[in-house]
Amino acid sequence: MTDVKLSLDQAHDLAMRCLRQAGCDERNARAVADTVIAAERDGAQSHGLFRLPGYLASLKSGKVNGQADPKADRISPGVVRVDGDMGYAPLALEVGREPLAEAARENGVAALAIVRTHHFAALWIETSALAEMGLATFAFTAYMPAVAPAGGSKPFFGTNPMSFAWPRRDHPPMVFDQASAAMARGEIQIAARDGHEVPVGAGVDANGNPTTDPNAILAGGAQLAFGGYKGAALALMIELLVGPLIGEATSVEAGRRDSKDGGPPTSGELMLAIDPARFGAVGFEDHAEALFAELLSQDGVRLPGDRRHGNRQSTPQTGIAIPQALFDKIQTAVRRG
Ligand code: NDP
Ligand code: PYC
Repeated sequence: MTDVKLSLDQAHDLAMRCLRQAGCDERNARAVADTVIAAERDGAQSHGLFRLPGYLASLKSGKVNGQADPKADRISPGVVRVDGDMGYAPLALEVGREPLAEAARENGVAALAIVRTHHFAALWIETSALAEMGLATFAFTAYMPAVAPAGGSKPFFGTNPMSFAWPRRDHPPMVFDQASAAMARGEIQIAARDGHEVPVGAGVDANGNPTTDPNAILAGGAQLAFGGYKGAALALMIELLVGPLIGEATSVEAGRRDSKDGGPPTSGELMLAIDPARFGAVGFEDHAEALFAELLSQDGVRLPGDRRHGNRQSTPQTGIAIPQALFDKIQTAVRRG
């Protein structure tokens, strides 16, 4: 398969042009383009330009509001709520960031509940941004049914990602960001597109039999949680945190009401931010650094997030490569307007 090489600026311009033509105002387009290109920059292709056709489809179908004007409301000392105005999540997250940080610094701990939004991205972008502000931060969101519950074989949970970022003085934050499925759905879709098998444990076929064929998982089968019932318990926790807790849809509810236009469902996100300076521990930064140093003293060990940080150093010089077929699909979307 041939690839098209783009600089990060060219990729950003392309995303902006498509999003503006599909109905986004400048602010919404910029927030989504920044998120998509941050994924490309950090080597997370399953949440980069690969997602653009889905973003465009939901703007064109009218499910997503490209002119969204999200509003933040501090509904209690430790809780900020953002109404996403039915837009894409990146702008709602930007609007909620400062109020969440302020509440966390005042209280030691604070939560951000984002509702009436559409999340189609990776989560480390929002947790890292808060960690860059000195706050240890979690984020969770749900999706549509994709993952079988423990003991079952039919989609029920979303791929339900979780991310955690820890602030570091002289380094980028330590951040992990992972689906509660064994693989993100985007990774399975890319394997199907590129004709690769997926590892055993990624999913089952329509008869509930384990399979390494991504098409069998996507067409009538189900993904599996990582670590069996343990990952499924985390997926359930996330359903509760972004469904009943904040008054948004669970994955089953989101799937039921979704138009299936190829983009993400209407759903919510929960973030929790912690100010380590408010916990009464002396020298928490040095203590954490000592932990990392001891961990890294073992051969073969790296911190989660280091691969993305490494790519962040190199892609501004090398640019990125996307499959010709994806580039053509995006160009066609630009031409159609
Ligand atoms: P991966 O399995 O690729 O990676 C999960 C985490 O493990 C990353 O933080 C990664 O760090 C870390 N990691 C990988 N290998 C090692 C290692 N050898 N040592 C230490 N840490 C390691 O992610 P997933 O496939 O589960 O998810 C991919 C993306 O999909 C996520 O960004 C997630 O947010 C997104 N997603 C979004 C959804 C949504 O609804 N919006 C739903 C599901 C997933 P590193 O990146 O540095 O390799
Ligand atoms: O890769 O599982 C996934 C996913 C779902 C929504 C956005 N990404």
